[in-house]
Amino acid sequence: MILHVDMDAFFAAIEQRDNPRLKGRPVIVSGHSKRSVVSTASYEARKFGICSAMPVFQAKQKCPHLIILPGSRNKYLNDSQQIMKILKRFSPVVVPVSIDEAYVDTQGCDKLFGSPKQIAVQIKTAVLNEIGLTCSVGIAPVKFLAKIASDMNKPDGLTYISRKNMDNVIATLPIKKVPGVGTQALKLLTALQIKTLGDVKHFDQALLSRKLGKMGTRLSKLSLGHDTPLQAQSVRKSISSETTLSKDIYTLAEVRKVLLEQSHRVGRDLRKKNWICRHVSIKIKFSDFSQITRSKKTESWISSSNAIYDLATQLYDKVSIKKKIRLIGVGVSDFKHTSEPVQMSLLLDRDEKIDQQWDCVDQAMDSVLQKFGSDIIKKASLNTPCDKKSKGTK
Ligand code: TTP
Ligand code: MG
Repeated sequence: MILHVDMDAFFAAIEQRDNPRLKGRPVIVSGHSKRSVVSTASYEARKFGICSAMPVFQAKQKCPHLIILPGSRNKYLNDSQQIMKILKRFSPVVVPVSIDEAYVDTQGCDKLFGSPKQIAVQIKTAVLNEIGLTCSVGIAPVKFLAKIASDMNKPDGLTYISRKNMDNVIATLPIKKVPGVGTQALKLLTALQIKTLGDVKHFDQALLSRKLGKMGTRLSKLSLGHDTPLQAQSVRKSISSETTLSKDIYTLAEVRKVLLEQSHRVGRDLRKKNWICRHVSIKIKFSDFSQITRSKKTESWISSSNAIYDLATQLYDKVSIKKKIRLIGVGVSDFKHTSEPVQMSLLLDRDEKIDQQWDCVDQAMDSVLQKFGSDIIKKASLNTPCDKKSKGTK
């Protein structure tokens, strides 16, 4: 059996734990600009109809006495790491999938910790006692059903889908609840009259694959209760950071500043994991909500924020910008642990010596940030006003 552990209202719950005056009150964590959206809402705030991704102004309309907190990324990452450590005490196969959720394979763990249900109870107790937070756990024979189960009785839930009961759950599971089914797929599925995963089971598989490509094949397999096995090595595939800007921007200087900020964030997360990468991507959303992504693979393995920034700006420089920009994101992928050997290439496309020097700067900055908090030190160029003369350029 597989467990899916998902923390309840993660960022908000951490804030409530750390400030008892917030307990039992409607709290959201979000950016502080007018256009910010809710990243998480406490369950008290959800009673007012507030949910993730809702614009903050709308949340305030729904609940005028809402408490809005800026949040602290480092604090959340630290709690996340402690929670993952707890999970690893119960099984050697723990696969984190986001900052607040992970799969745990219970196979072979029964002799030490008992049945999957007993393991789930022990995990919930350990997380509550040691971290001071509640989580919801789903138990099922396959991954996607475990994830669905963890969401069924939130908060502080424990839901078990047995092998016997799998078919019943699949038969009535709304298709939009299947992990990975996004807006586009949902539109196509609705057009095909597919409302539940059970409907997929009775649908022509070849036709579904033709209409939805890989997603169609995957859904057919899921409808039969088949999911990919949990593998310890299928760890996080990418790290990214994106910001919806407080106002749409256009100048190169403004964009570079945001790219630099994002590159630092992503770089810090990368180094925290002791990873290096060689794939950098950017995402740009325009004022009309259209968006583009661009990515680049390098021969050299990198981890410095400066190298990430360098590649992000190279990608940006190749984009023809005709509209104002609303959101900017930077991501990295294709990882290796720093302890793994790196194949040297004759075609190195970056000056490794300079990258190493920047690595040292980053490590020093990371230690200062870790000790004194997220805003204590930053690149000087992030403090200087943007150069107005570069208006209109890319
Ligand atoms: P979720 O697990 O999706 O949400 P949650 O833990 O706040 O609430 P739930 O009880 O329903 O699981 O996300 C985990 C954290 O990730 C969340 O606390 C904040 C962050 N997050 C964002 O920053 N932006 C988002 O759009 C979402 C969905 C989450
Ligand atoms: Mg959660």
